[in-house]
Amino acid sequence: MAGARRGRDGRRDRGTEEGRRGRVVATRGRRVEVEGEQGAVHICFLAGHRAVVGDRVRWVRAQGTGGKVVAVEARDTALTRSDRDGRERVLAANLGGLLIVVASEHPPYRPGLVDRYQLAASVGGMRSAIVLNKTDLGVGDAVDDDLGFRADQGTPVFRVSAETGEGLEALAAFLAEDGQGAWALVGHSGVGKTSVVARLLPEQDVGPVGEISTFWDQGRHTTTGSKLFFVPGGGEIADSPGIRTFLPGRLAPETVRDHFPGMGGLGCRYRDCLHRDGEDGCVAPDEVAPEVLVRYRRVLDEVEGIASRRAPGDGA
Ligand SMILES: Nc1nc2c(ncn2[C@@H]2O[C@H](COP(=O)(O)OP(=O)(O)O)[C@@H](O)[C@H]2O)c(=O)[nH]1
Ligand SMILES: [Mg+2]
Ligand SMILES: [Zn+2]
Repeated sequence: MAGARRGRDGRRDRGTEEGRRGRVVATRGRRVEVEGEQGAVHICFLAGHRAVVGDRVRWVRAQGTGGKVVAVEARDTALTRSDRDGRERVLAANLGGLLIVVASEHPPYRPGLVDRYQLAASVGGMRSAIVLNKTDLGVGDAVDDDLGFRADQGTPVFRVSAETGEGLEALAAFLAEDGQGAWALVGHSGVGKTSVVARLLPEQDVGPVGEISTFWDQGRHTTTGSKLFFVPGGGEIADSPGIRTFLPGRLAPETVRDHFPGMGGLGCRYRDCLHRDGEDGCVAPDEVAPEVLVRYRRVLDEVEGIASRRAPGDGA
């Protein structure tokens, strides 16, 4: 029997050579939709495994249900977040990139949140692009400047309006040409993620606009749910719920330094310089925009704060 699994996590590898290959395209609690190699979708139960949207799995047929996941394969990329105790939560696997959706005023643009998503993308092995939505309502100068700065650093920036449809063709073309895995739309609640998804997928039910989505787990006891959509012209996208704060999972101070947007390529005296205030021979204050440095140090402080809270009695 494939169910010779004894511990919840201990026997994870047993099923690796068993079962059929598939990919998780939607999750809702312990029930997942697995797309098989022929493209058909099978409802499967997780039975002790942890799988998120994008995971490549092995599954077997099970009596009374569509199937049962017997193994979760290693992930190429992972989108993770850290809760306040520093515990990591995987949100999605094997994504190609994050589409970071922002608005200029409604809700207000927050460069710090964009930083954190770009950091999560870079640390997790993904690319990132920014979608400025609601351009029909105007774009503030400070937002323009910040997006211009990120574009100069190599991040694709799309200016769109889900209301008027402006700019969405360019975004759809980008997704169609990319072909390197699914992109998840992330960003603050109310920026228009679901509206953008709806525009890209005119024929599909993508969930409610203007409401807090139940997709993706936000609290400890809420149902986990997420779904991948195929864009008609090519490419795949996933919506996500809006969040207020975000910190990528499992960050070390050095990881923050090496992946924080706009902090690369500094020739400080010491190679292990973390660009903290007053560090000997640090060139960051001369070479990095002051607001970028402030935001970088804030994340660094947060990561070190979590590390110090975790330290006592944490064997993990
Ligand atoms: N003016 C304007 N409103 C928009 C646009 N896109 C979305 N909205 C509105 O913004 C609100 C939040 O949209 P929603 O897609 O639910 O945002 P989400 O929380 O990021 O998924 C809704 O009332 C939308 O109608 C846009 O491009 N322009
Ligand atoms: Mg939404
Ligand atoms: Zn430095």
